[in-house]
Amino acid sequence: MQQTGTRQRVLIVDDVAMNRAILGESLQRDYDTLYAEDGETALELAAADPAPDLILLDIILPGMNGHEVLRRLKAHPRTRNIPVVFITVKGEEEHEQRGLELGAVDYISKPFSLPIVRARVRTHLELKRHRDMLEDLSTQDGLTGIPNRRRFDEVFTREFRRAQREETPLGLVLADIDFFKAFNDHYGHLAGDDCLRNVAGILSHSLRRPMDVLARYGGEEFAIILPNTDLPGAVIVAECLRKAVETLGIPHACSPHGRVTASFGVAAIHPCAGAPLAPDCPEPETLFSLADQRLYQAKAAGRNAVAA
Ligand code: GH3
Ligand code: MG
Ligand code: MG
Ligand code: MG
Repeated sequence: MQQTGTRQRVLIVDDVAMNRAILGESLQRDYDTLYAEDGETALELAAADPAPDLILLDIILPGMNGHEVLRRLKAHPRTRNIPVVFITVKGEEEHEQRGLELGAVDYISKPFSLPIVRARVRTHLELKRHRDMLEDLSTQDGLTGIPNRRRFDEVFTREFRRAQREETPLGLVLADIDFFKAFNDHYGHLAGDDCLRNVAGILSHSLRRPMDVLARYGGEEFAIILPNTDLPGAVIVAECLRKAVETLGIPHACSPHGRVTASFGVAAIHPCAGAPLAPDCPEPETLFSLADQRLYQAKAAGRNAVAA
C-alpha cells in the first residue's frame, strides 16, 4: 500500500550501463531509482517490497528479453499491476504493437529525448498514484483506517490457501465489542465512533508481527488473521487483545464490567504433513464460522472472554 507523500520508485532495466546512468540521472531528483541489467534481476526487484511504481524496460537484454520479462510480470498477482514502459531501439511498428498488446502502458523508441521520457514517466506515475489511492479507499475502513471487510476476505482466502499449500497453521480471531448498542444509546453515536477508533488502535498496536492482519469486518466487529499460528498461539494473542481493550479503560456505565470490553472467538487450521487439507476445515468459510460460533460462546459465558 502506498503512503501519501512517499517518493515513488522507478525501476530502470537496461543492459547498457550508459543508458541506465543517463535515465537514472534524469529521474533520481524526483524519484527513487532502482537498476537492473538483466531480466532476472528486474523480476526480483519488481517482486520486492516496496514494489516499484513504474518499470522502464529495455527489450534487447542478455538472456530473457523484455517481452518475456513483461509476460512474467503480468503472470504474477504481485507484479501484474506495475505499469511498464518499453524503451527500446526496436522502433518498428510491429514491435511497438507487440509491446502494447502484451500490456505495456507506453512505448518509447531509442534514441530517446530525456524531456519526453521525464514527461511520460511523470504522467504514468500520477496515474499510478491515483490508482493506489482508489485501491486504499476501496480496501480501508473510513472510520478506523484499518483494512475493511473486502480486504479481509481477500487476505483471509489468500492466507488460507497458502497455509494449505505450505502445510503451516493459520489462526483466526473474531472480536466483538460487548454491549455496544447500549454504549451508543448512553453516550451517543459520536462517542461510539471514538470508541471504535480507540479499540481499533489498541488492537492494532497489540499485534507484534507485521504479517498479522487486523480488519474491521462489521460495525463493532473485528477479525485478526494470524499466519503461521496454531490454536494455542492464537488463544494467547486473543487473550492479550482482550486484556488490552479492557485496560483502555473506556467507561461504560451500562456494562456489568463498568468499562468497554470485547469478546473473542478463536479457531485455527493445522494442516499436518501428508494431509494438507484438514478434513474438518476444507474452506475458509468453515474456519470463519468456527471462530464465529466460539465468539458466541464467549458472549454466552459472560462476555469480556476468549473462547476456543
Ligand atoms: P453484544 O454484547 O451481544 O455484542 O451486544 P451489542 O450491543 O454490542 O451488539 P448489537 O449487535 O446489538 O449492537 C451493535 C451496535 O453497534 C449497534 C450499532 O448501532 C453499533 N454500531 C455499528 N457500527 C457502528 C458505527 O460505525 N458507529 C457507531 N457509533 N456504532 C456502530
Ligand atoms: Mg539492451
Ligand atoms: Mg456484533
Ligand atoms: Mg457487540
